[in-house]
Amino acid sequence: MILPLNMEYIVIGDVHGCIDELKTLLAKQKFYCNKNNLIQINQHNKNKSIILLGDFIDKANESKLKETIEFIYNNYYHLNQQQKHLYIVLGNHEDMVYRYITNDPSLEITPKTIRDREKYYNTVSLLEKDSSLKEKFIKLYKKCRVWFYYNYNKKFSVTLTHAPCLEKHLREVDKESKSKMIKCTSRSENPQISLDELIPFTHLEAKDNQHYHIFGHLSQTTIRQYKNKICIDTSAIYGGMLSCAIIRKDKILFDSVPFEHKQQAGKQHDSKLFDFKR
Ligand SMILES: [Mn+2]
Repeated sequence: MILPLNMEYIVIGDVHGCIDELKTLLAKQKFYCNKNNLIQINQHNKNKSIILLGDFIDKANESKLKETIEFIYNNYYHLNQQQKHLYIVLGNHEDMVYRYITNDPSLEITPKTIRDREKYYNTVSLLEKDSSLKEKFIKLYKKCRVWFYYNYNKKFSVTLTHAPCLEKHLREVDKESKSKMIKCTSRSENPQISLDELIPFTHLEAKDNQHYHIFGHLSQTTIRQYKNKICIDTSAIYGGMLSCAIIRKDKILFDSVPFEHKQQAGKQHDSKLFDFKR
């Protein structure tokens, strides 16, 4: 989907139920909430839009997940009444949870998928006991898009997807390309291999130009950039930071807020992207 060029974009990486950090980061970017948790449009933010870069669910505790879904749902309809101020990129977690809760026939029920549902997709059991939340999630899922494109001029553009992928898939609409933009080769299933070996295209295709690809999905300790490839998933739910990229005309800026310890942080092993010293 093509983004209008008259707006500034606040692109926020994998929220994973970090609702407190999301509100703090939004407030830092001049998006303040009223007492009903609705974001107020004012003089300072009327020319800004928020883009959630996918994976706003799972990993967090249930009450935070519920709060997150309700916050995004209410604000999606509230903010987009007059002008579009909130977009959502489809992440692999929204995609998988949707498939579980709709009994997608392409999702085979095997011991592995049952195990994965418990281990990685804890939003499924939450939605299965809360039908109104499930309905809200389904509506949000249908608003998600696989990619967004900010084509400022011949020298500067930004493509946004949840996962890194080969350039040949970027902004395509075929089934394979869509799935590649949502999820790349699994790190958890290949723990011995460094990220740069697992997805070598990320650095092999990187170019010294200003046609950027910003993605999340691969939690990192800091924002990772190599040439025109930028990963903004800074491990909020693992006790790291929640980060955003700010696209302002032909510039990209960054901002982050720390994990606030209002819920238990997850655990994971780091595997750094763009870590070329071997
Ligand atoms: Mn992901």
